[in-house]
Amino acid sequence: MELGNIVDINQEGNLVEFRLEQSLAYIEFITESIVRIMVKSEDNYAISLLDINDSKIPVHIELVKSEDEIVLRTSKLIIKIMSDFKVDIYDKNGLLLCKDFRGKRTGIAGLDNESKMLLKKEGQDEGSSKESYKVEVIKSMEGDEFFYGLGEKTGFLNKKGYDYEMWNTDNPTPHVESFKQLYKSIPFLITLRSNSVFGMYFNNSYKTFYDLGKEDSRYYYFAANDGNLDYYFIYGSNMKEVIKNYTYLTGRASRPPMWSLGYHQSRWGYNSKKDIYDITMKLRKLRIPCDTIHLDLAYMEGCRVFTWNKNNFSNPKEFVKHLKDKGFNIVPIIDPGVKTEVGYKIYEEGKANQYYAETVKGEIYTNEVWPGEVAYPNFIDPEVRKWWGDHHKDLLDMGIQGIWNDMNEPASFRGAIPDDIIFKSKKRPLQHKEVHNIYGHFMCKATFEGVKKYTGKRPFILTRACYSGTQKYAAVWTGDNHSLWAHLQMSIPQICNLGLSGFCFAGADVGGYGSDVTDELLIRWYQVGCFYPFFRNHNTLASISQEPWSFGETTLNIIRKYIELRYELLPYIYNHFINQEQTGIPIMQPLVLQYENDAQVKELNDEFMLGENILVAPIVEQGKRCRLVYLPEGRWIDYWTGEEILGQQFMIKDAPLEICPIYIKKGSIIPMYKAMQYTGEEDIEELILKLYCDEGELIYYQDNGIDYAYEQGEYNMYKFVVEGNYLYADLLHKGYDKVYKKLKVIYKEKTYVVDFKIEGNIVKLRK
Ligand code: MIG
Repeated sequence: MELGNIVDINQEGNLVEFRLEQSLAYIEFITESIVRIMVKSEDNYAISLLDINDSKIPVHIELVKSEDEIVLRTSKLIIKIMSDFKVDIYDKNGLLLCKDFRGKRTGIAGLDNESKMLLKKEGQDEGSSKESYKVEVIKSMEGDEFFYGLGEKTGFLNKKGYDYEMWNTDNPTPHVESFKQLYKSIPFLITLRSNSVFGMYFNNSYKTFYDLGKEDSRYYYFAANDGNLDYYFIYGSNMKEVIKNYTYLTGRASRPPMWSLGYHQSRWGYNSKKDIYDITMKLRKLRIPCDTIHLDLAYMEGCRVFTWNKNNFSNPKEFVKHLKDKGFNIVPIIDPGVKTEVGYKIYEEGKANQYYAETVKGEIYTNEVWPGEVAYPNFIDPEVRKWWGDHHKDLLDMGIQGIWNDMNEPASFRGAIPDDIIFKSKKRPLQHKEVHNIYGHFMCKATFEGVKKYTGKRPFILTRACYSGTQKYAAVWTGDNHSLWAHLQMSIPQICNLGLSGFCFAGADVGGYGSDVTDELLIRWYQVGCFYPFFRNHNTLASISQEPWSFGETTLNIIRKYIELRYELLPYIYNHFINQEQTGIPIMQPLVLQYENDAQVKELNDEFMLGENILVAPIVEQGKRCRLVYLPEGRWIDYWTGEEILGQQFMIKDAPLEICPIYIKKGSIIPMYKAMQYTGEEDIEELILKLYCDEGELIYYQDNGIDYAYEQGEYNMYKFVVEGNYLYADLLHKGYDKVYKKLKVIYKEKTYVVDFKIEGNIVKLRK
């Protein structure tokens, strides 16, 4: 894109406008650390479709103009703009963070038609040209970069050397590292350099392209053929601060209902109430903790949304209640496609109100998905969202509080949805090519708002497709993985990068969705999956069974132990979710988030942290019974043996089938519960504190885990301090009536049980 030289500049508050020979450009400060850089190329330049937090904090900008550059200085950043609008960004001390690349891209030319034809014969990839895009942001590669984020992309933690595309895609073949697209588009990239870190959020919902040094090691870029050059540069003094700033912009998840942090059991293939009753009875009988059962397509009448199958799921109200009484929540699947059937209530309502996406001729656009021919609700329109949200009422009245949104890329079986399909909007007419990536986002928003409105409780929404910001409404899973060791391995960097991209509440199908699992893979998967923020075993129709009992008693006993561990850790996990509301810091983290200066962890794919206190180094290879573990700085305690180990070293750890290596950072106080069969099984009167410290502190929250009463002060906040030979426990805020009655303190294999008093609890520890 030719911009020409700067002719004039003009500053108004946080906004600096640059008149260029061939365009208009803007640099706008959202905060001292977040700056939006835009070049207007379409009239819609400033109208963001997404609910980005653009509320500006007044920023003092010092503007200095010289012969060949303009310098903007805030208390955090120095931005130098060259006469041709190349932008270089430094920190306040003049350390270079990020520089626009000066040359032209080398590009990759596509093949000629003859070669393409040849490749096509066998169904091989024809490649595509990467010559130039209308919008390109090309940054100079200084050589010390590591790249993270970009949502759930395949491959490894560090994205350097790879290229990706943002175009929400439903592809059930095994996801491998050459995949460019998956279900989600999160155009947020973190660049970690030796002495600095920053993020860039590309505010362009069309199909976008990322190349992180694959085409040419001298630069990395993001690009699009439509929309505007519009991105936010997000600074932070460390990676956590970058994430905090990014989630300031795009939003954070509020605390989920406690039950949704328990174990979920699912399968496409639980085809009737009887199937579900059998599963739930077995779970309870075998004492496998579980809170939630997902209902896949079969519960509906021919996949018509908001209906129930009258034969196999008769009297759903009683069914849902019966399960609720046994401690199970039901999460039914809802796809966006509405069957275009005359007389079908949902379809007719939507049609009468023109709620569906339309062709250029103004007819309802249809394609094929599970119900057959379907129309696609236009979730961009707030009225459509309200209509859709309201239709959940019947489900919610039955006691349902969670909804599973699938196929919302949106998927289409009969060829791609054409670019020019129209989604009417008050802001401006929108075409599919601009809406595609944000379709799932707005579907989740509709669902979230409906569930919240009718239940008053915290909705649990699970989605497959989404965009930056959907974390405000939904948890995510990584779609149709397979029962492959490679997919168990990949789930770690995938969920870690989702976390770094603002999606704290994420998981992969435990056991793998497609293909057949083995008992060893299932065990190892539970040993990782019990730490996924979203913990669900889910399976496809065609595969062999993979419920915890599918491989006999020995396997079941190991799996049960890890599901129980999940339930024991719920207070720790929940507390993190509450803290995350203020920071956006994910709970399942790559080690690099905590130890960003440690060279050993920048590309560590097979270890992760659960919050800042627990390090997990699972076995993710077939046949392995021991592994190399890296522990970063500090002292660590082996969870299983209690042994104390000095960090910043590699060690070999034995890991027979029943052991997943887990380490607790010395200095930690881990809040725990006894394992229950489901989260509300009984009122918990005793909080367990495991002390892995001689000195330490924990701020810990407790609320009802269900609704928004905490916003009105109905929560308790505890402070636990270990110092000298004592543990001090205090209630800093008392607003929730179920204050714990007892504390069970576990320190070096000794257990102390004391009554908890509102004030002045002191436990003497025999050190
Ligand atoms: O591919 O609803 O990813 O979890 O079980 C079929 C049936 C459509 C895809 C989802 C999967 C779900 C399945 N759906």
